[in-house]
This record gives sequence, C-alpha cells and structure tokens, in this order.
Amino acid sequence: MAEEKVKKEKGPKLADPNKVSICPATQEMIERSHALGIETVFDRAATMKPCAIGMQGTCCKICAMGPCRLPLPKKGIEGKDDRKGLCGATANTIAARNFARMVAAGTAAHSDHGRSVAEVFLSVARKETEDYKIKDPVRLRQIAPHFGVDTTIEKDGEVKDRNLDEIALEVAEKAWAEWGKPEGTLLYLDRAPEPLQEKWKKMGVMPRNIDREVVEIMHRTTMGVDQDYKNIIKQSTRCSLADGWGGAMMATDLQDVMFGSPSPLQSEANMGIMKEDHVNIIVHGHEPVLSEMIVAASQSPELLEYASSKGAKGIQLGGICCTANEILQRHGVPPAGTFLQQELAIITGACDAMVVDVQCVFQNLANVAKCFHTKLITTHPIAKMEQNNVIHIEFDEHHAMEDAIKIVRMAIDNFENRSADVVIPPYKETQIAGFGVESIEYHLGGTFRGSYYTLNDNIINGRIRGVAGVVGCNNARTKHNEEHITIIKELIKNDVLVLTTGCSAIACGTHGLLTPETAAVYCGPGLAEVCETVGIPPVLHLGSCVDNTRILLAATEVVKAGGLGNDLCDLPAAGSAPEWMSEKAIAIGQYFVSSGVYTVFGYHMPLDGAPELKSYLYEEMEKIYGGKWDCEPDPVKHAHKMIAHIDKKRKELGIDKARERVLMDMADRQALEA
Ligand code: NFS
Repeated sequence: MAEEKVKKEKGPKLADPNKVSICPATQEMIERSHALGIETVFDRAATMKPCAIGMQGTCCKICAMGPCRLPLPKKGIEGKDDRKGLCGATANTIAARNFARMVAAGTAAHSDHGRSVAEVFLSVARKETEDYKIKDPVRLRQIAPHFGVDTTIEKDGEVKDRNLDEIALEVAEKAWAEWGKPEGTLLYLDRAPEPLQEKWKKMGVMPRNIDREVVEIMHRTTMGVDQDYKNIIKQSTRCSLADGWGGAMMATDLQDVMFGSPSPLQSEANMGIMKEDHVNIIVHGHEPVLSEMIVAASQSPELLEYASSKGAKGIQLGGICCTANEILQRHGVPPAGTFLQQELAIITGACDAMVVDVQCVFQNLANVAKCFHTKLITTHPIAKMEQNNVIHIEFDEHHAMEDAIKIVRMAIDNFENRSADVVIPPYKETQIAGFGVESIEYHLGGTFRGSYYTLNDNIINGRIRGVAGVVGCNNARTKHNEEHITIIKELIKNDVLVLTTGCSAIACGTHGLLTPETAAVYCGPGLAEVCETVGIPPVLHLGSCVDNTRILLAATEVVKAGGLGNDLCDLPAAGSAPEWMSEKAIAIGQYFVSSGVYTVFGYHMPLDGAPELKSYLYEEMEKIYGGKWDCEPDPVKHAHKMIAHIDKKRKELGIDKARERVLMDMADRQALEA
C-alpha cells in the first residue's frame, strides 16, 4: 500500500520502450521522449487502463437514463441471462448496437473520404480545376462499364472509342450519385461473384445508397428502435457493403484514375528516412487529394531552390498512416512510420512541418509540436484542433497547388528555426510497394491467358497454400508491430501469400518483409520457389485501408480464373487485423465477413459481454455469407487459425492431396541436396 502511494506521487507511469514496441527506431524515440519529459501515447497507455465493461461491449449510453452497464457476471451466466438496461435492452442488443455504430462510423470515414475524391473528380470532369488531371485513362475506361457508362460509340457502322472527356463526366456524375441516389442499389455490387450477389439479394442486404445505410444504422440503434441483435447485424452488413463495395472502392478507383494506378516501385520505410540537412515535411492522414499536391510542390525547382537558399540540401517528404501509403504507392515517397509513430516523428526534432488532414490524427500532436519548432498544420474543414499552436490552412481543390506551395514554403521557412538537437533514429529498410489487381496479374498471372491463371495453378498445385490479407492499425494496448510481423512471418513460413495494406503494410516495410529477398529467408519452400521465380516479395503491399477493396477485387479475379470454386468463400483465403483499433477496422472486417472471408482480429473484440451475439458473428454468419469473425490475441495461434481455415478450404476443393505431394517433392529435393 505504502509503496503504491509513493509510485503515485512520483507522477504518471512511463512506458518501457522495449516492452511496447519491437521497432528500434520507436524504442529510441520513446527513450528520448522520456529524457525530454514529453508524454506520448505509450506512456498514456501505461497510465490509463481501458474500461472493463466497454471492453465487453455492454455499456449502453444512447440515452440519458444510462449509461447502463451490463458486464458478464464473474462466475459466468448460470441458467437464464436476465441482465438488462433500464429500458430492458439485453446485453446482445447493447453490444450489437455498439458494434453497428462502429460499422457506421467506419463506413462514414472511408466513404466520406471517397466522396471528397469523387467531388474532386467531378471538378476535373467539369474542367473546373487545372491542378488535377486524368492520369490513368485506361483505368477510367475499365471502371466506366460498372457505372453503366459506354466506352465505345457506333458511328457509320464502325465501333470507335468514345471521347474520354465524355466518359469522365458521365462516370463522375454517376459516381457522385452513389452517395444519395433515391432508387436502386449500388452499381459496384455487380463486380462481386454472382453467387455472392445472390446471397446478398436473398438476405436483403444490397446497399441502396451509401449515406442511407449509415443514417439507417444511427436510426436503428437509437433509443427504442431495433431490439433484435440479428436484425441489427443484418443492417451492419448492408452498411459495411456500402463501404467495401461502394465508398471505399470508389475512393480507390477514382484516386487511381486521377493520380495513377500504382505499380511496384522501390522505396524505404521507418523514421530513418528523415534527413537532418533537409527540410522534413511529414504528411499524415488519409486523403491523397492534398498530399498529391504536396508531393508535386516539394519537387518543384523553385521550391527546391528556395529550400537551398535557406541552407537545406533538399526537401524530404515522409508519410504517416494511410496518406503515407497513398504517396508511397504512386510516387515512392517513403513512410516515416505507422499510426503509433506519429508523435515520435516530431520528437526527432527534425520535423519542420507536419501536415494533417483527416482520421487517425492524435490531438496530442499539438502538445508534442509545442516542445519543438514543428509547425503543425491542419488542412481540412472537418478536422481542426483546439490548441493555439496549430495553424489551419484550409485546402480546396480549386486552388490546390497554391495551398500546397504555401504549406511547403512554410516548412522551408521553418527549417532555420530548429530549436532542439536533431536525433533521427538511424533505422530504415528497403521495400517494394505498390501492387494492385493488375500488377498481381502481371507478375503471377499467365502470360498468354492474361488472367490469374498461374496464381490459381500455384494454389492448386500447393506451392502457394493460400492467400491471406493482413491489414489494419497499431494499437497502444498491444506491442507495436509485433503481432503484424509475427503473424505474417508465420503465414509465409507456411506458404501463405500475404497481401497487406494500411499500417500493417507500413509495419512490414519497417521490418524488411517487403523485398523479394525475404522469400529465401522466411518462406516455406513452395512460396519461396514462386516468389523467386517471378521476383516478387511474399508479402505484397496493396496500398492504404480504402485499398482493401483491391484485395476484394483480386480475390474476385482468382474466382474468375477458375479451379478454386465459384465464390469468395470457396477460396483458401483468410483475413486478419492483428492490432486493430479504429472503427474503420470493424467496418472492413464486417464487409470481408459478409463477402465470405474468414476474418480474425487480434487484441480483443468488444463482444465478450454478449455471448449470443458473439457466437452469431463467430459461427452463424458463416452459414449465411460463407465468412465469419474470429478473435485471437496470440499471434502464432492467430496465424494457425488462418492456416487451418485455408487447409479446410483446400480440402473442400479437393486440392489438399496436391499439396501433400508438393511437400513430399520438396522434402525429397532437400534430402537430395543434403
Ligand atoms: Ni486504417 Fe489508415 Fe492505420 Fe488503422 Fe489508421 S492509418 S485507414 S485506421 S491506424 S490502418
């Protein structure tokens, strides 16, 4: 007791750098933060424990009679579960409402991002802006038919390509309408395999328009409306599909059209990409409409000259979170870190400006920036900060380049104001990033069939055991990057090809998993052989979190190429978000599950207080959509749950024998070599 008191008087607990991250750069910067007396998320996580009832998902605060708290009794539920809130809401109803609201928030975030992109695209199509162009006309022609827009025209009995401007305008208007059209269902749903569409139709979960599904969740989960957890989850499915096969998918496509579709390129990752003698600008957030302009501005000869006039050797851009992935996959700009490294990038003392837009931005950045010379610049009308050291430069697509130049200039001017010692942790790794549906086809597809045929062939013959999507955040309640990296290493060791996005992808880059050389070091013999033959990494970086839609479409291509069933749920594939924290991750998980994918989350799921709801999500959903939720905090077990599912699917497809043969061949070969 006495000891405890002494501890409390000493002030808040500090995080142990070696216990909270596996990344040496992160560990060193946490140490520095302690030396300088600057608090970060890691220390706050050590000081503040999460609410145990919230963790169970059974705290209801949707009306002022509550919050009503319904934790699971310590000895479990014996016999009848009669826990209820003041209105009578059961634990299942409460946890389902909380879950649905996370899906709504996540869908809103991705889809509002998509809406901004669609709005900019509409300005481009209407020729109202000069700063953005159509960089990838092939992509535009490819997506146009999904909006019901013709790409050819018949004239005098001849079929000709239609004028690109006309296509752009029609696509832009059709896309724009998807957020609020009065009738019908979302146009992109027809990109899913037919049997999946049939399931959605039968269940009545085809999203009507994006905004409506989000609003309907808010309505259904308010006091006294939907009180059947299965019905609430049904709407969560419809809303999440409006994200994955709607808002997020359009965000990816229209970004590709305007900024170019990614193709594999080489870059680096981690805080060591910052340079002491350069102006360092860190862009952080999600929407590439701004960061695209900052990339262009920072490469302009005038601004480079201006930087040199201030004594800098150049301008180093770096990214945090999904903005990092966006400018990495299209321009090779290196990420400086994941979600949990945002404060630390400033603690280097070398960050001349941090430019943020929306999502995953810590309010504490302002407090950290105050300790250094760093200019913290907010740019989005919906995301400001209250602290008075934050500068707001509102970004507008109609004068995009002008805004970007202003921001870059401000960073250059700030270069000479560096106040603290600069300590950039000397860690960075090389990476290959920027894979997409087409580049996977190019590298792993058949040369003459032009489809996913060769990939399928390698799955069928068992060299590739299956495919896993490992995605999502960092969470200060788990050890930074450890789960991502452990799970992914375990998967590739067992011949599972990994597709990654979001902060998971940045973690992979940071820990050196995104190079072709990784194959020889970490992969099982089958996957190593494929990767070495075609020269790709066993872990493919597919972009940001909205680009999870690339994974859906790649999986659909695999189904189309044949031999592996006729729906996404037939594939030897699984999804994972090992260190999730955002509501967006729940929306993504729900659309993957509702698209037929077995999806395992790490850390915990806020469902333990509602066992029936939990078993509905973990077991019953599979009977409806072919996919289901699961949760496993232990990373090795987590990977093996995914592998077991992959093996189960191989067996159902009747290709489990092929793999046994391959393994025998390998063993024989190794025996021969020995
Ligand atoms: Ni995804 Fe991207 Fe990272 Fe999580 Fe945040 S950046 S949208 S939410 S933390 S992966």
